[in-house]
This record gives sequence, C-alpha cells and structure tokens, in this order.
Amino acid sequence: METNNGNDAAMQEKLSFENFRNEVLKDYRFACESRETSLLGRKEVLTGKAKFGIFGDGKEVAQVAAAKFFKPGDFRSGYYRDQTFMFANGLATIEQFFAQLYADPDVANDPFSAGRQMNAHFATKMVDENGDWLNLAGIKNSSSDIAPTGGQMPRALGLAFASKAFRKIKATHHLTNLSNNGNEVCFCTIGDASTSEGHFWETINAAGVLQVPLAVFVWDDGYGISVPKKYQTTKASISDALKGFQKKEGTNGIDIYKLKGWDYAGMCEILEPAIQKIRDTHTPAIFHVEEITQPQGHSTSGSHERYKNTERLEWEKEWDCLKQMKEWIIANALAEEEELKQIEDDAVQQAKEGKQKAWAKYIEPIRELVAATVDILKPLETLDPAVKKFSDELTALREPARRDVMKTLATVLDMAANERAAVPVQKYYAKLKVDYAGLYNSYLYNDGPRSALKVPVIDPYYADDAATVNGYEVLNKYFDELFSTNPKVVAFGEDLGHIGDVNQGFSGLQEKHGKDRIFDTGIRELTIMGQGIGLSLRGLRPIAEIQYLDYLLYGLQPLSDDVCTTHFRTAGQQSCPLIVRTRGHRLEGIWHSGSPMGMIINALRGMYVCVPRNMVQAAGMYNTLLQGNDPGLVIECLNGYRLKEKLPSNLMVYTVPLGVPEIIQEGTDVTIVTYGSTIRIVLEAAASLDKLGISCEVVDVQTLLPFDLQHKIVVSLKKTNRIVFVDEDVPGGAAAYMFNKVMEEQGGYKFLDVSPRTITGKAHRPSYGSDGDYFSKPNAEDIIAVIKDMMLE
Ligand SMILES: Cc1ncc(C[n+]2csc(CCOP(=O)(O)OP(=O)(O)O)c2C)c(N)n1
Repeated sequence: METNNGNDAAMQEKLSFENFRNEVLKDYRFACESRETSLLGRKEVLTGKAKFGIFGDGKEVAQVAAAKFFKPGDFRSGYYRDQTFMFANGLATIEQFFAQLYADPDVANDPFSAGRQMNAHFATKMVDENGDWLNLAGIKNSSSDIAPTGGQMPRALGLAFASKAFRKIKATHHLTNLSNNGNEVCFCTIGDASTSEGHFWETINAAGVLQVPLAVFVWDDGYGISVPKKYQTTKASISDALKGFQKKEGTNGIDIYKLKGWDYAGMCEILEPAIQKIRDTHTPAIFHVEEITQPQGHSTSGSHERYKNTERLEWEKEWDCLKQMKEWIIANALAEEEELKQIEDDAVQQAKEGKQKAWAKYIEPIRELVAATVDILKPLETLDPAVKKFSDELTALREPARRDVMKTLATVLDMAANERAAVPVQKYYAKLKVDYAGLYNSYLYNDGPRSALKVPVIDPYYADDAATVNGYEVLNKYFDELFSTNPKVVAFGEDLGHIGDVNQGFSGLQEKHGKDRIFDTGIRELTIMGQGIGLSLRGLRPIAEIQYLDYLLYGLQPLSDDVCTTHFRTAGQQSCPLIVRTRGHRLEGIWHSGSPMGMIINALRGMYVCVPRNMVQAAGMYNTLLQGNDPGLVIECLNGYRLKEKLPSNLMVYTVPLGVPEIIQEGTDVTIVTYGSTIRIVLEAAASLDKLGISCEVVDVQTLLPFDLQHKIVVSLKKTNRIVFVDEDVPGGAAAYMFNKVMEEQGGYKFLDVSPRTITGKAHRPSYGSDGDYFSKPNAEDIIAVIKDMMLE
C-alpha cells in the first residue's frame, strides 16, 4: 500500500509536471506563431497585397500569460496589439487575421469586421441574425476594437460595470445567458502612450469609485509611435503616476501591479491570484507591463530606426520576450533547444499556410468576377477594339480588386451607351452595384426583426377624464411604469438618482426601484457613455443621461466613434442599443440653450436622433427605441417640463414611429418644417399670420435621423408651393440638412412657387437672458416677416 501511495504521488507529480510543461510549450507555440504572423503580415503590406499593417510583435509573452486567466463570460476591450491574446484564447486564427489584413468582405473569412476594419481590430459575435443576444456568459467575448487611442477605455468601464449590475440587480438574475452572478472580468489593454488620453484617467477614476471587475493591461514599449514616454507620462511611469489611486484597507481605489513583459513565469504568478481577486471582489486593477519591445516598429507606415537609438535597438534585441522565454524554458529544463526549434519552424509553416489560405479565399471570388466580366464584355469587343484592350488590362492585373471591375464596366458602358449589345452589361453592372452596396454599405442600422423602424405604431390613448399634468410628470409616470415592467432597464447620470434628475423625471423612483437601477454618477460624460455602451453590449437596456445637450460634446467621441459604428463595423454581429437621454434647445445662456443639431446628426449617423416637441412624444419614442436594437438620442425640450400635457393611459404601449413627421396644423399657403422647442414659436407666428389671412401648415419632423421616410413633407409642399425650414441651430446646420432632404431627396424644388427659406439661430452661441434669447434664436416676429415676404414674392 505504502509503495503504491508513493507511486501515485510520484505519478501525480510527473503528470502535473507534464501538464505544466505542455502548457508552457503551448504558450511558446502561440507566441512564436503570432510573431511569424507579424513578420509575414508586414511583408504582405510592403509587397502591396495589403494596404496597412499593425502587429503585436514584442507583446506575445505578456499576452499568452494574460490569456490563461481569461474565462468564458469574460470580455476584452482592447486595441490593435492583441493578436496573441486572441490566438491564445481561440478567438482568432492566423487565417482570419490575414483575411482582415486583405480587407476580405466575407464575414466567414474575416469574422471580426467583414473587411470593414484595419487589421488587428478584433471582435466576437454577440448577437444572432434575429438580433437576440447569444449565451455570452458561456463564451469568451471581445468587444469590437476602434482605432482612436484610448477609445476602448470608456467601453471597458461599461463592460466591467455590467458585471456589477448583474450581480447587484436581483431583477436580472434570471438572465443567466448574459451573466453568471457578475463573475465576468473585463480585460482591457492599452499602449503606454495612450494613457495620456483623458479617456484613460476618467476611466481609472470611475473604476476606482465604482469598484468594477476591470483588469487594465498597459503594454509599455516606451513610445507612442515615435514620442517617448517622458513626453507622455508624469514620471515616465504610469504605475508611479497612479500611486494615489492604490486601494488600501477601508478605501476604494484600484490595485496596481508592475510586471516585466519578458518574464513569463513572473507574470503568470502575479496574474493568477490578481485576476481571481478582481473576479471575486470587483476590485479593479492595473497591470503595468514594462520592458516590452516592438521589433518591427509601430506599423508598416515607417521604420523605428528613425527614433530609436542604437542602444535601445540593441536592448530590444536582448530583451525580446521570445528570446527570454526560450532561455527560461531551457534553464528550467522544460525542453531542449531542439524541441523549441521544432516549434519555431512549425510556427513559420503555420503562419505561411494561414496567409496562403486567407489570400486564396480573398482573391478567388475576385478572379471569378474578373473572368465573368471579361465574358460579358466579349460581345462588345466587335463594336470597339478598345473593349478588348480594357478586358485584357483587367485580366492582366495581378491583384485585381472589385473596383477595377467596376471602373472597367463603367468605362465600357460610357463608350457603348446606346448599343443594344450593351443591355446585358448594363444589367450586370447594376446588379453588382447592388451586391457591393450589401458588402460595403450595409449594417449601419439593424434592418432585421430588431429594427426600430419596424415597431408597430400604436397611438396614445386618452381616457375621458385624462389628467392634465406637467411635462415632467408625464415622464415620471412613464419611467415608473417602465422600471416596474422591464427588468433590463437601468438609468443613470449626474443628479439622476437621489434627486431624480434636474427636472424631476426620475423623482422618487430611486427609492422605489433601487439604487442599483437608478443612480447618480460623477461628472464625467465620457464614461457615462462608456457605462451605457458596456451595459448595452452585454444585453441590458441602459438610459444614460447627459444633463444638458450642450455637454453632449464631452460624451460625443464614444457615441460617434464607438456606438454609431458598432453594428456597421462588426457587420451586424454586435449591437449597442444605448439610449442617451438629454434636454436641450432654448432656455438661458450659452451652455444651457444650445441646439447644435447639425453637428449631432452628422456625428451620429448610426444612432437615431429624436427631437420630441413634448414629453408625451418623448415617452412614445422611448417605447419605440426600447423595442429595437439600435442606439438612440432623445433630446427633450428644456422649456417643456412645466408645460401642461394630457396624460395617456397606455403609457407602456403607445409608440411614436421614427422618421414620420406629424402635421400639427393644417394650412394652405406655406409649409413650415420644424421640430422641438421652436414648434411653439412657429405656432405663435402661425396664429398671427392666420389673422392676416395667411394659412400655415406646420410640420413637426419628430426625428432628424431618420428623416421623413415616407416623404410626407413634399406632399405638403405640393399643396402650398411655399416652404420654410425653422430651427434653432446655426445657419447651415440642421435646417440646411432638412432643406437638402426635402429639395434633393424628395424633389421638392419642382413644387416651389417662391424661393425656399431657412430661419435659424444666429451663428454665435445665444446671449443670456430673455432678450439674449429673443435676439439670438428665431422669434415669432422673424418668422412672420419672412413668411409675409414669401407671400409677396
Ligand atoms: C485619438 C487618436 N490620436 C492619434 C492616433 C494615431 N495613433 C495611432 S497609434 C498611436 C500611438 C499609440 O501608442 P501606444 O499607446 O504606446 O501604443 P503602441 O502602438 O505603442 O502599442 C497614435 C498616436 C489615433 N489612432 N487616435
């Protein structure tokens, strides 16, 4: 017996040694394959097969170490250096990496972005074709990378924050496909130089306050492109600079670790308990991974010899993480040189095969397209010898692209425009245009069952004895019912929790529905948006508040770069149904009466932009947005909270359709197109004009994105033959956008009897006080004067 036990123990030890050895060699293999992928990738760009390349060389060992502790349910929010992490987690293959490098638009080949993103911008599928969330708690997840440095930070905060929400909000505990009691950690990666961005600091501060399971890895290779860290970071060390954030007994804060990027064993030893602590306690941590190299320089755009001196270049060679890991393996007798050499040779082969397969899959369909095009052009060759020449040139291209085919077809069609033989070519060209719009221009919004545009329209219902209440009370009752019936909804923002927002929409609701669902945030619009992004990506339905529309600018970057592009840049595999609630338009002062709608609608293609004229309309828009998977911005009228409105009885049910204007006053002489707070000014003007015998038709556009999908406005214009667009934005802002939509898209110019007009705010920000407002924004008298003028024209 004793001997057996001894044998068992020896066997166990041998086994665990063998497991350990295998694990280490597997990691070394991933690291080597990743390095070879970087080397080959750069060559592909330099020989012209791809446009641009950025790679993870030098960061391999740190990433295989980090990958060991990334579990199903976890999320990554990273940047373009993370290929090794992705490979080691089985979330990317070499072939897929190259498919994206070539911009292969087939999502089966580039599953991260269907060729829409530069290489090394990763993502995993989170939503199925019907718009339903996958079992995210059971799989490893990566949010989709964006190029703006530091842009991953607010999103990372939100992804980690969602774990906290899932753990704390009982109403979500049944959503086991989305979370396992909030045990999910968000792994966030960032380069050392990008920690200079405000995004980094705001996120770290918020994480320290909120206590969320966020693991931030700073890959410190000493430079941001060419600028060394002494110009980037105080004390040239992010972990030193952050010392005051260190969590201590009895305080909040973050844990701070320093690691060496070449020290495989050292990193694993620190990371294992550290990640477990984050998972268990939701204490965020930062891992400052120092002494990392970048053997090929920043990207294919240039060489690092321009800014690294010989000493640094020599140091990078010596401290290359692969060299160090190999020496460590040999020194610890885990493998001999020969076995490692075999792994290295295999890696070269693996990278080469992955590259070749990706190229074949990318180029084959285009070659077939070229062949089909040449075939279809054949009958035209007899008409003009140049056609043959174009076909031959197309065939001769070594790396043809779809655009070469389209240019050839367009050129030939220009030459043979009136020939009968050109008809099939014309049809073929038209079909390709449609196909390629599908490949390159699709997925800005959901267009499947979760399209907000497909939500059934249900009118508000008013009981005979419907109460007349203040606008804010409509919202307050609405939100109360919403939080009683929809467990996925959370709302947060500055002053939104305890006092129930500055205009009382949430008054009393925190007490009723709990601090975990309705809560205050710090003054940090950027990361409020980030919290909303993370919660939405993980399947909840956040309403994130920006206190005043003018402060949306602080949160605009993540909305424009991240939220608006999520569905597009993942080819529909991720959705971010964030609702941003804010209040704006005229009130008082430069920063409380803004209406920068032109800026907003141009920055936020990919979101819906709702501009309700009152709070009943606003609630209907929330209902519509909540049934779809796309993000939306709802701008309530700042001066509308104390205006009286009748309270509908079907608050949870009625919807306001997006992109459908409402004619709120019928008339015959002139169409006035407007929205939001200006409606009341326009109605005042219309009443005066009526007394002068001028009949105005007043159209509330209701949503700027989308805009009048059914072309109702031109129908009104056909009747009145006069049109004026009124809003409070600067000249050339949203009024110009509406003008363009109606004149060009709806062909409105054909029905004009007099020249069309826009009436807008002044080019400057509004001056303070009632007089400032009067002289800065459109007023009833201005509108009356312009319309009288139009009647005389
Ligand atoms: C907002 C923004 N500014 C500038 C750039 C251009 N840019 C791309 S990468 C980079 C340097 C990043 O350095 P670091 O964070 O250290 O990451 P590394 O590339 O060294 O891993 C810069 C300036 C960008 N992508 N986004």
